[in-house]
Amino acid sequence: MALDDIADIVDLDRYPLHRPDSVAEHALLCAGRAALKNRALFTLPGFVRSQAVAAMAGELEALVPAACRYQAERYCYTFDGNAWPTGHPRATTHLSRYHQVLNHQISNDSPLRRLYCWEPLREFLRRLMGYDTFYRSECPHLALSSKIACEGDVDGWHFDSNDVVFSVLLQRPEGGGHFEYVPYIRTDQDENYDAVAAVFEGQAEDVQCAELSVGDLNVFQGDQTLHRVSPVHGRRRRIVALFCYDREPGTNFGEPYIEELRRCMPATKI
Ligand SMILES: O=C(O)CCC(=O)C(=O)O
Ligand SMILES: [Fe+2]
Repeated sequence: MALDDIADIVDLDRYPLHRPDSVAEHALLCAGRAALKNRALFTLPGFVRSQAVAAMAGELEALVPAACRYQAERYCYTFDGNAWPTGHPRATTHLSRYHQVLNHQISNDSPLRRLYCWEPLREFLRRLMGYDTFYRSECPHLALSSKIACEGDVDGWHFDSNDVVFSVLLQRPEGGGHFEYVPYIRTDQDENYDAVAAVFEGQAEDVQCAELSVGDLNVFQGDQTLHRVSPVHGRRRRIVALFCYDREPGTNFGEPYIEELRRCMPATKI
């Protein structure tokens, strides 16, 4: 199957996003807004058809030798200029280690890019989020990317710096690689450091584990929701595709992180 047609990629019978005023689309928007409000995560199960999932996963796995191999001890907050005492959540780092296939490495005729560039998806997400404007990111590195995690890889506890992330799980590992999160653990007014510290110490009772299945589209609000991907086990890699959009046109990601990614690229690039 060439996967030239979006109907071969997206289950349009279940998710008629190309019919923006249909009853089905309206119901999806209502369900999605409620899910985001309650638990910061909205999942559209089986959004990507299984043949397309397999093609996308295969394409990304073939790119692993050329991918960035990221490894860093990261803080879960952006730096605020203060010196925090040892043991404070702001002074605590977490290992993040994975391969990341970057936007410019994903071919223009890939089914993954066809999905990312599908206008009805962008428009559905804009309406879901209630934004006036919504653009595909123009970042040459991170507009469309994929994190690929093998044995022992992990994405440590963090908050996202953007409001919302759209992802599709393309391959599950044999074990681990769970998406764990604590919805709205902080607010604009209250960082709730004690609760964050309890999560780091494994003492929190409100950590949720999302049951992500391959082909699901996930809409996730990670700016106030602490989250991580637990260590992956087994020979099969965990593969997730990440789609970036922005309310402003023409924005790029901050150079410090891109610079780090560049440093982690293998010597031989494709
Ligand atoms: O791998 C995932 O499912 C989520 C990744 C994530 O949290 C991120 O890229 O910020
Ligand atoms: Fe994240």
